[in-house]
Amino acid sequence: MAAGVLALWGCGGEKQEKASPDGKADGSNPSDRGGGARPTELGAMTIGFSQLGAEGDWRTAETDSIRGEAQRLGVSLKFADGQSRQEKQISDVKAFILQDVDAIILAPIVETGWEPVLRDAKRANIPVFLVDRGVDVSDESLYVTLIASDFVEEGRLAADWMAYELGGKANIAELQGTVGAAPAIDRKRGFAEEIAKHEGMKIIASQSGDFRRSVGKEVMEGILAAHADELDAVFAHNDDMAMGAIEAIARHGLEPGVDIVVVSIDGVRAAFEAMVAGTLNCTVECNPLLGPKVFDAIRRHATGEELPKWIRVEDQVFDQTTAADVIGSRRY
Ligand code: GYE
Repeated sequence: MAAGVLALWGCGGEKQEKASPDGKADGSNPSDRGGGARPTELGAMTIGFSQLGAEGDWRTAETDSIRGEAQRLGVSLKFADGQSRQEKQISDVKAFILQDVDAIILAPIVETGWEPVLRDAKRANIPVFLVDRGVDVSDESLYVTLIASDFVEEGRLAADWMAYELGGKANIAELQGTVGAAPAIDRKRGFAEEIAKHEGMKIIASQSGDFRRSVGKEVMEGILAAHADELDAVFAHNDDMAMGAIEAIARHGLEPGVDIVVVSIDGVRAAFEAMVAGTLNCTVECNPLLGPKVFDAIRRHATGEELPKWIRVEDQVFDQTTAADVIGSRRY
């Protein structure tokens, strides 16, 4: 490799770990590479992407965006599907470390439990870029940056829309995302905080639908069986679950979007179609097209640039008043 494309990893003021687990860096193990050369050009890199699974439309759009951008840039991308299991994701990341990839992109299924494997990556001097969901670690230096939306804000925006449209009075059912996932935790918190400002608004049922359409439908059936008479609105942590809830509401003999107001998050195509059809009332966008952003971050980091710990993705609120006008310009 030409010297011009080489750089000393970690020269941007980062602390370099040169010691192997036993304290000796003899170079015989790829994990001892600390301080060794890594390419600074994306086209010369091999990058591992640990995707958590494929539970819905949003995630498919994210996977396509990252794969498509890798191809466009000539990055050699190794893709691993975590199949919605954290243990699988951890072993996928371990495999990337053994292969001594130049960087790891991680979309972590839940917030906790990542510290040991992230330490392994750090010891091997492989930078980790988090996409779409955050982790809960005591040491922030275990990852370079998180590229994601502000989930607390998304929950707040959903609550504000609902409070305004329903005049500050509603009995609400909440369909939560995957238990322990950053967007489920944060959307729940942001929504609850805003709802608490309105005396007439109450969350009367709240259950996980695992961010999946089928589970959202099932859980909604149970909620309707117990609360159909008193229910005014549904807040789903993603569009997929909202689509399932809409089916359940219609099956129950009620009119989704009219008898029961439905608000969700993501802004996938199906949500726009449902808003045009009148069955979904509002969606708070959460942009999954993270490919360009993550490779830009990897490139900047490789050339020694200091990145913020959170690269925030900006989103907008859409409802039935604009859905028909903007549906044609949606890219996912
Ligand atoms: O909203 C949801 C997906 O992590 C931000 O995960 C992502 C969320 C997204 O399953 O649809």
